[in-house]
Amino acid sequence: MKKIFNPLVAINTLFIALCIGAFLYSQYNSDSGFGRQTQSAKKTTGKNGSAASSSERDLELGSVKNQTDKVSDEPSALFNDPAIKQAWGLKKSDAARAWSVTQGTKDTIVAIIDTGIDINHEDLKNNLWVNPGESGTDERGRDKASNGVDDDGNGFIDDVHGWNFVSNNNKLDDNHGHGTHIAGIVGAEASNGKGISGVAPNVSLMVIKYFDPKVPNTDNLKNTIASIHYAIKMGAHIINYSGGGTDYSKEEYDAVAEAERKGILFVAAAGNERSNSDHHPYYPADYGLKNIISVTAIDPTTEVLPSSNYGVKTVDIAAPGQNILSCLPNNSYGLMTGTSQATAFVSGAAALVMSHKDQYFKAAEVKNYILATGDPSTSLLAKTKTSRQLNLFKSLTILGGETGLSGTARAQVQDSFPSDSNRRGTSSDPNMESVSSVAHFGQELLHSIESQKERKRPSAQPRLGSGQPAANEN
Ligand SMILES: [Ca+2]
Ligand SMILES: [Ca+2]
Ligand SMILES: [Ca+2]
Repeated sequence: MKKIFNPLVAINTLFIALCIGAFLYSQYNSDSGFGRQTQSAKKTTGKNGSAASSSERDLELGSVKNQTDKVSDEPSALFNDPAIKQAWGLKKSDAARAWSVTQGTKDTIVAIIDTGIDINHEDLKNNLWVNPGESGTDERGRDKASNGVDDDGNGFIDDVHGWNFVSNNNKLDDNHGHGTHIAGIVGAEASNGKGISGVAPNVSLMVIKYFDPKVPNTDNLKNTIASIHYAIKMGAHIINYSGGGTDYSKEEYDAVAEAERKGILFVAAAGNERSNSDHHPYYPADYGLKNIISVTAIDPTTEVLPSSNYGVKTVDIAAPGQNILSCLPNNSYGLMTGTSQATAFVSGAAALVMSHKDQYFKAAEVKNYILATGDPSTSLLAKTKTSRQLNLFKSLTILGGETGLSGTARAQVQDSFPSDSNRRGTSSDPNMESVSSVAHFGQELLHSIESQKERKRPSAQPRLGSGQPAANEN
C-alpha cells in the first residue's frame, strides 16, 4: 500500500514532539537553576568560598538579584560576634551579602605594614600568617618559630608571623593600637563569639612593624621600604599601608613598583591632611602605579570626612572611616577614625576578591573589580576619581567586563613631586570620645572600651594625620 503523506498527521506529530521538548527543557532549566542557587546557598554556610564555580562567575545581574533575596543584609544575622552590629561600616559596604559568596580563605595573605599587632588578641590570633619555613620542628626537635635559627634562610630569625623593622627582631607587639585596629578591620575572626568580624574573616595576616611610638628616632620611611621588600619576598598578595607622608621617596617608589611587577596589590591611605591630593600628593598613595588603590574615608552618610584627603585625579575610592569599631591590644576593642580605617576595608575587599576569583598576583584586575563595582554617590563626585564607595558584594559578583574597567584606569605618572619632608605617621585619629554614642553595645565590650578610654585619654590629643610628627602618641 502506498503511503500517502498526510499533512495533518505530520503537524500533530510535530506539535506533540514540541510539547514534550518544551516540557523537558523547562524541567532541565528549573533543575539547573536550582542547582546553582543551592550551590550558592551551601557556600553561605561553608567555611569559605575557596573555589569559585564557573557558573557563579558567569552570573549576570539578574541572577545575582535572585540569589540575594535569600541572604540577610545584616552582618549580625550571620555571625555570633557580639559587637558586630556596631560595626556600621560592614553593613554600609554590603558585607553580609558578600559573605554569602565568600568569607575568604587562609591562602590569601595580607601584609599589615603598621605599628605591629597584638598577636595574642582573641579575635586575631587564629588569622595570623604562619611562615611555613619557620614553623614545625627542626632536625633536633625544636620549634622552628623559637629555635633562634633562620630556618628558611630569608635573613630573618624566627619570623614566624612577620618581622619588626623598628627593633630588627621578631617581636611584633603593638605599642600604639593602630596596627591591631587595622588588622581587625581586615581580618578579625568571625563566629567565635568574640568582638567583631573582619571584612575578610578568613585570611592570613602578615605582621610587619615599621613604627613604634616607644622607640625614639624611628626612621619610618626606611622601615617602610624594608617592610615592603619583606612582604614581597615572603609572598604577600596584598599590602595594606595605612600611613604615608608628603615626601616623595625614590626608594619607596621602587619598592612599590617591584610589588607592581609581581602583581601584588598595594592599598594605601589617601591621608588625613585635609587637602586635595591632586595638588598636594601624599605618598605612597599617589605614586601613580597600577597596583596602588588610594582610599579616602566616609561617614555613614557617605560624606568624605573633613580630615580626609580627596582628589578626582588621585584618590580612587571611598570606604567607611569614621568611628570604626575594631580590635585594640589586650583583647579590647575601640573606635578609630581616618583614612587608615577606610584603607583596611579595601584590603579586606581585595582579600575576598582574590579568594573568590582565584586571582592572586593580579593586582590591576583586582583593583578594577573593586573600583568599577563600587556604589556611585553624588557626594563623592568632587572627591574621588570613581565617585564610588566600596561595595563588597558587587566586587565579588559583577563581572569586570560589564563594568567598563577601562574607565577606572588611572594616570601612571605623577606630574610633580614636592620635596618637603614631613615625617610620616599613621592615618587615623583615635576617637574614643564617641564611645558613649554607640547604642546597643555588648556589656562586656563596652566595659573594655571604657577601660581603653581611660588608658588612652592622657595621650589621645594628637591627631594622627601624617602631617603631625610621628613621634607623638600616634
Ligand atoms: Ca627566617
Ligand atoms: Ca627559626
Ligand atoms: Ca570575632
